Amino acid sequence: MLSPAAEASDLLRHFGLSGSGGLDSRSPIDGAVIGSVDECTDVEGICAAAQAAFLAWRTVPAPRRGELVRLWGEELRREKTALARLVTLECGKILAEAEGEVQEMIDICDFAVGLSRQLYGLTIVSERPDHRMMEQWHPLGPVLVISAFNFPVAVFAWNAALALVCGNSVVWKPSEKTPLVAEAVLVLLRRAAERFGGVPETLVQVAQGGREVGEALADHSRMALVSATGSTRMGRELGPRVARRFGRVLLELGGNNAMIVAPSADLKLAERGILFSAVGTAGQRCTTLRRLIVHESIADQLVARVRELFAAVNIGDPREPGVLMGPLIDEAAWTSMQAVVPDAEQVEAVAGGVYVRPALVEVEWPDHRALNETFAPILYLVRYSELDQAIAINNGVRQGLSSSIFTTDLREAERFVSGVGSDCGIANVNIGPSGAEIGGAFGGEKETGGGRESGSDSWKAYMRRQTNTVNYGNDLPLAQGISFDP
Ligand code: UN1
Repeated sequence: MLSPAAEASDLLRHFGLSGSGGLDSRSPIDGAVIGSVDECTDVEGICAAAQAAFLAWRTVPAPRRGELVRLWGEELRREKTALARLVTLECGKILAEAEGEVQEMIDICDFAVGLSRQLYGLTIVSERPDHRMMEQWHPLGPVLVISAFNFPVAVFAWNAALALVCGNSVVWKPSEKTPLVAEAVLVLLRRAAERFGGVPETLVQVAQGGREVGEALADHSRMALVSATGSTRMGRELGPRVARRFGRVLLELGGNNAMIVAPSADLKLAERGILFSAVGTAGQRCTTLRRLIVHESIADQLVARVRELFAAVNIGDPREPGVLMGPLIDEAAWTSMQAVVPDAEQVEAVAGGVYVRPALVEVEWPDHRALNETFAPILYLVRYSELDQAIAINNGVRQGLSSSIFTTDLREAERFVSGVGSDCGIANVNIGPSGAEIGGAFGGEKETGGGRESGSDSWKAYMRRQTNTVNYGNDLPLAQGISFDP
């Protein structure tokens, strides 16, 4: 197997990228530098160019805009393997998951193409004679997308595919831990734009850098929408900054996702769900399963089984076939894991990378460690006796992204997804909390930030709503029956 640096250099060449600049990217596989990019130094210039591109792009009919996204999807299909390998090298998730991530980009492109002919508004009956009301959805303006290292390309695509069909330009501030994949995605967008012809050159721009670059962009009055994925701490800073200038925000922040395993659960299914949701992406998804709430009658059995599964997880170079879990993103992730699980086991894998064994920790509820999101593969286990108590534990955290229940009891399942059940944006039955499809709206409540991205009607966040009242009569009656005659 090539070293990450050697393989990255092949891939960068493949994408026509120089891989040089002032900001280094390291592979979590062995900690080595695998390339670098130029830092954004001209926020003002980027914002002005984004605005100019927006003014041109909004005049292109939406189904034509969809055509650009369709071509982008074709480029992604063609380069799925290469892009996935770069994702693996730069963020450390296994190849199967990296390919899944690129597939998620392709899926949202397909979704957005269909959407480009379905940006429907309502017609509304008027209370006045010879009047008609309607609602239209118009392009909004430049959209700033701030993305995280753990889904370094898919979350951008959720935002960009929708923003583009909605008639907006896009500025992307990727995580400083995954700058190279962003450059590769931009290459594929450029190829699509060339085939389309006549696309404003600055329709999609990448602004590389750290927090200061993100903040300067978010503060800029031209950024009509700031869609940010990351920690609750980041969102707490960013939200008020953007609100102060009355910009729009879409926040997708921390999760603290739970699974309830009821006495009637199909335990074989539950085990599979637990393994994927807790161990996938080395416990670094926003949807990662962090709390397992198990009925006391089956807890001993399930604990034993999960311990076995965790002990058997094949940990190592995420490019190796059979490996289920790659490295943590960096040393800092390991430090925060150790802070809550001091006896967490580090595994010898590739020198320079941080490879850990997933940890199962039994706690009494409430436990302060389990109230926080530690971005590492730690699964807390809590026992319960009554379903209401389990639902209260599910809801008893500050975050509200994803949740699930394993049960074959229809009443329990329906209760969990009802208005008095899970308080999360995502609530699943007999499926783990992670690995959502793009067709649904993605996001959650409370400290998760309240935003919804991806499918369903999430597109509405990327457009401005206009209410129109049209009078086709010869009179001017006022609403509410007001008479206003001199
Ligand atoms: C994220 O972790 O930010 O539902 C996104 C999932 C993936 C997306 C996760 N489809 O786990």
